[in-house]
Amino acid sequence: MRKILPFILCISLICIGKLEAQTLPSTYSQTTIVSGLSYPVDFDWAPDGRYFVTQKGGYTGTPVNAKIQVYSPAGTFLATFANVTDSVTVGGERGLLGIAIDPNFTTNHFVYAFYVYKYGTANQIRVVRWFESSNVGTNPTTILSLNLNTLGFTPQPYHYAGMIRFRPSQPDKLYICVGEMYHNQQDTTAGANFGQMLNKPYGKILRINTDGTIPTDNPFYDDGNPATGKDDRIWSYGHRNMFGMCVNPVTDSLYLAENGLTTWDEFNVIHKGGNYGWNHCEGLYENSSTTQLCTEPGMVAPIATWGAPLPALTGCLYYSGTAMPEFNNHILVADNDYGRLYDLTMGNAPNYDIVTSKVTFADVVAGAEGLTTIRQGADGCIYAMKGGYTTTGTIFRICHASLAGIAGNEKSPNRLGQNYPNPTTGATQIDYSVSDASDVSIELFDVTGRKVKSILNTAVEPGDHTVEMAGLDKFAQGSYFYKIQVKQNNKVVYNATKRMMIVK
Ligand SMILES: [Ca+2]
Ligand SMILES: [Ca+2]
Repeated sequence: MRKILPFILCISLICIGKLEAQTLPSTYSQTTIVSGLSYPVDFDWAPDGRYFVTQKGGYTGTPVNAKIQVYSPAGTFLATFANVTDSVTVGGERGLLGIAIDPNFTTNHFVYAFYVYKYGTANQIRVVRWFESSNVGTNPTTILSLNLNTLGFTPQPYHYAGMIRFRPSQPDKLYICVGEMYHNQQDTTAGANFGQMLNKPYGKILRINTDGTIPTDNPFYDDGNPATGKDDRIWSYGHRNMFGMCVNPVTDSLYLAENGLTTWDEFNVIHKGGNYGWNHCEGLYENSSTTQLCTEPGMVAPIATWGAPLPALTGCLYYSGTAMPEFNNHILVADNDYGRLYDLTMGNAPNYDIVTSKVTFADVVAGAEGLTTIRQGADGCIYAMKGGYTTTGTIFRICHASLAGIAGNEKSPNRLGQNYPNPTTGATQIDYSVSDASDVSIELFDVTGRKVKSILNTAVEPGDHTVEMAGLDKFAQGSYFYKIQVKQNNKVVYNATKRMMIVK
């Protein structure tokens, strides 16, 4: 087990006593953008700001209204993208769940979603890819299919997981959360635990190529056949059930919000091949314990935990915008049971995956209607979905009250772009923009936070600019960060950091 700094543990325990309701501070506004959603679970944006929303289809009984719907950036309904009503089973935590827009959507128009397929005798977890044409999904292609008839027990309506996400460094790889299927509550035979079984896809994060093939650099890749040897699709294991997965667009770290049994919910940073402990461990402790620290070797401890009564963690986001600088280098985590947002302060490089403080930010929706997905908009505001178990779901925006009148998804005038090409072998370009005449510096840092190069330090006119960098072949292969600082009238008005990869 990884070493845990004692003060993080203390912060977790202190927070147990601080679960009282706390409304949104008056300096923030909360504005509904999309309304009228029935059992919504997840959403993503196309690059032009259109919302793609999954509605899981219901909670009990016959499958109904399991649809992906498209809304304009202003929240107007545009079209039903996909209607999978006849093939989705929706009871409990099943249904049409996670959605992801392809990072190269502008050129390939691909949209992906996760749902539980049940038709005739077939019973499957599926991830399907559609081609978007004028707001409508065409040419559905199944890129993942898990046969639930081979579990060895009757599938229960719990613990299917369902979040699917991309990382900026890997635009052709999809990360897929698959729950442990309620296995430990169904089958109490000693050793029965899908989470620890590397020949099963359950209780795992899977990683596949967007065409459905399996990346050969997956940590348990053996013969390319999930049915023999190890399941080659596994990226990390020892998970229970999870409703939130998010990435840090600056460092590329992958984060997972995971639901415990009765004692600890947890927030994890996901490492390739990592074992996250279920069902031996729950939070920092042995399964169901609040006193016996987990001492199983080789298990990765969470970076934050929440004690009973468990909040049922859902979505997460790493904040990297400029509209709310108080959240710079913070992660926000949502929950289902209290409609609450938690605020994690993250460490500075190289400790950027260490939580240095954890507080409750605010209750933003009434308890049982719960929060599902939270995301950062292009305008730097927070967009949250009220959904899951309600027929009056919404997507709403949280921003500074002073910005309430500004339409969503407007670009900040001061901006730092992603370098291209990225990864780079020797030469690359960075685009940036400034709102007014500025003094601009751009510097390059390695993963330990050591400055390795000054890229730019000059006065520029308002508008769009490009800086070219050569000679990067002198540096070791790996991750680097470039940081921009924009000064106007000798005052710093903008800071931003992005990650680049140097390869040989
Ligand atoms: Ca295999
Ligand atoms: Ca764990």
